Amino acid sequence: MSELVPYDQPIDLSNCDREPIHIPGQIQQHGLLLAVDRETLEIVQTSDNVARYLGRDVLGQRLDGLLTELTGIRRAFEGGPAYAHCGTLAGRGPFDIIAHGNGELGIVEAEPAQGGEVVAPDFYSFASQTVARLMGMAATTRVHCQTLADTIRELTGYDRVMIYRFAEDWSGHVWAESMVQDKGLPSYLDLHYPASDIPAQARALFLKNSVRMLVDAAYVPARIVPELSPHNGQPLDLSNSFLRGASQMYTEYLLNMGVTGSLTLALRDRDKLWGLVACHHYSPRRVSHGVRLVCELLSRVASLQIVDKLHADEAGYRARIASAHAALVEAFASGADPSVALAQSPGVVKALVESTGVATVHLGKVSSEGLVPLEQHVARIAAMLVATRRNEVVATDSLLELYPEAAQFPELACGLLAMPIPGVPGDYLMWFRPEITRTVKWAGDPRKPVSYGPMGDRLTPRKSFELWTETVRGRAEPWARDEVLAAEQLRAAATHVLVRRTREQARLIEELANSNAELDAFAYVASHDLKEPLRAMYNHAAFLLKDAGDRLAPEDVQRGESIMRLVKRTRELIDALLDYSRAGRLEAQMVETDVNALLERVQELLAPRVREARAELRVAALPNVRAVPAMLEQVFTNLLTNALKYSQHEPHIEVGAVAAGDAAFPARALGATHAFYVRDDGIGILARHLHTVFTIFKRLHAQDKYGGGSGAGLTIVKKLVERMNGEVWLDSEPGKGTTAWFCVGREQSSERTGHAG
Ligand code: BLA
Repeated sequence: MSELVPYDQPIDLSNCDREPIHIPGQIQQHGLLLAVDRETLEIVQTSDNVARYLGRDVLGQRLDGLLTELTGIRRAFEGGPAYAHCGTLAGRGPFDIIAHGNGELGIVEAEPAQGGEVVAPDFYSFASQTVARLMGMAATTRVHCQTLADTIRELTGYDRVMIYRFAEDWSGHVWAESMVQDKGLPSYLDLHYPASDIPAQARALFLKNSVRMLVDAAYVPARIVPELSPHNGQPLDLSNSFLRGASQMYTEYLLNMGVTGSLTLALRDRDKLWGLVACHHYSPRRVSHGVRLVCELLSRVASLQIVDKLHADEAGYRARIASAHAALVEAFASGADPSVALAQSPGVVKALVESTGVATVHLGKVSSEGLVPLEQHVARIAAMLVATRRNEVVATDSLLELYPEAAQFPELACGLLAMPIPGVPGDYLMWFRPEITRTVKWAGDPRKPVSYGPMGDRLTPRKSFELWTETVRGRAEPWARDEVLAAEQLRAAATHVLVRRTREQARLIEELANSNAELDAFAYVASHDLKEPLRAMYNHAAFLLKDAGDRLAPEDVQRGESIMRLVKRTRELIDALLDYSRAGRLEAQMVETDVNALLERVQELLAPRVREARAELRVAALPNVRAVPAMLEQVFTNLLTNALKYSQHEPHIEVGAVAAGDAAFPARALGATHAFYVRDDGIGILARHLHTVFTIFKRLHAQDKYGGGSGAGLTIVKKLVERMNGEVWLDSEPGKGTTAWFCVGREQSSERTGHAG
């Protein structure tokens, strides 16, 4: 609380939240007040209405001259609990006499004791029944509040009893209301009031003294005399006084509402004020100290119950958040693609945080549940979030401030809680809440809490208590800390899963590389070792046929020749296997390579076959690229061999390159400077075979058709190209021809385009 205004200075709009209401210098008229020196019991200050009650003034006299029973009073003066009893004072009475300590002083307040005017005379049984009822109730907090309001009204007879609940910002709203039915009073239920209606110092006083009765808002104050204490020159502190006079801000406030009498009780959660029981009466009203004490007791018991329930509700909400969190993490962890898992379960996402709608954005695609803006807006919000606050949870109760177009759909999305899904930039989970203007009813204009009164420039609380809807446009119910935390925790969990997954993938890739290397080594050794026995088999068969051929039956000769053919074929396969394993083991030193010169060598090598196939081979001028020359040479050789092999008569074969940036540059080569191609007009390959042709020894045709061959050529090309950071793929149209595309020397960091090789 900020510094209070000194007691003798005027209060205006700028300082009314600092009015020193604990030292008003006056009390109400329904009782008298004596301030007593604790040691000597001399009466040093009194209210100026003492003579009215006692028939004479008592200032300067001793308290023990007026009272006989002093033990409890002395204990209260010394700081013990307030002491109350019913008795006589200066021979008058009976009074309810209430004493409490106040530093060096003791304060005695006396109110004339009331007879049978109170509604429920047997307070004890009434209170115990009510407590039992409250304790046994398994109802919502609101119903508890309603019961408390009904009970207090029955007990006190006020026209209206409200349970007023504070929000985080100390604005408040009427949560329950009980009122007389036959006076045609308007209901205040669910109305909201600004924090300035009950300023901080007034709230603080309720923590000291939790019962506050104002008998008549139009009362004429009884002044404290002398005004300043003869002991310390200060005004008398009335914080714990029951008769304390009220601030004019409050009395005029009540009178503007037509209310004359009020009784207010604190509702607290330990040392925090969470609400008030506010009782109004439309004529002056006074209830006895005993009734007030019972009301206080009931409020305390009910508050315990209500707070307990509120905490349980909060815990329940947290538990719900936790289980939604667990479900989401599970979906995230088990799905093949984690972001897909999150994006595909808007229902579960919705359960995480109280919201009216959720949307998930995955690779630009929006899925949603409940009330959400149009897809294009959701996508644009995601794009805006990526651009402005990368990778953070964003919580706002005014989406307008981030995305002005949100002004078009305040009833759908005014509050936004957005969580980036880790792994894919631009993927988001979003929770929405609508604007609250429509649902909140403010009483009066909270921005204009004060208007100038009829008595000139003195400030008085506003006149109008008409229903007024606040037009703070563009605000949603703010996201609670637990809710923002829930989004942050989900993001952390998702990141964790993602990191684990990436590590696992890296491990698998390494394992694969190792086992590939082992396989290469095995293939090399195995093929080497196999070659020798094969040669021997071939020779034995050849010798057998040569030496014993004329003694063999014709079928046996055929069998022998068959053995020789098979052995030859096996040797070819082994050679191919050797080539393949060599491709894996070659030193991959990338250098600037003159591709034209390289292709000349290849052409020289293939010249006999080109002639044999009567092929026309056209080679365009080719660019230099970074590559491993031996590997690149092998790639072109194999691709050209293939083109020659799978051709019709007199094929046309074309070798060329397309530069990046050229319209014809294929997207698959993204990241490389050039894409090379070898195009033929041969038999072509069916689309469904395009992927399998790169598998080792996969042949699509009978062994001897199209000139035989091991079938390892393309597999080796694939391996070589990949070792040079490139990719190879085929475009083919059956009957028209095939184009083999490849690129090398691609930048490592560039994004792949999603095609599987
Ligand atoms: C006090 N204002 C209060 C109190 C309540 C309210 C409950 C405490 C009452 C008490 O001390 O007995 C407000 N009463 C309400 C509201 C409802 C209700 C919101 O019944 C809703 C149904 N008050 C103003 C303005 C100012 C102000 C504009 O509205 C000052 C600028 C001041 N209110 C003010 C002060 C007190 C007060 C100073 C303390 C009064 C006192 O203890 O002397």
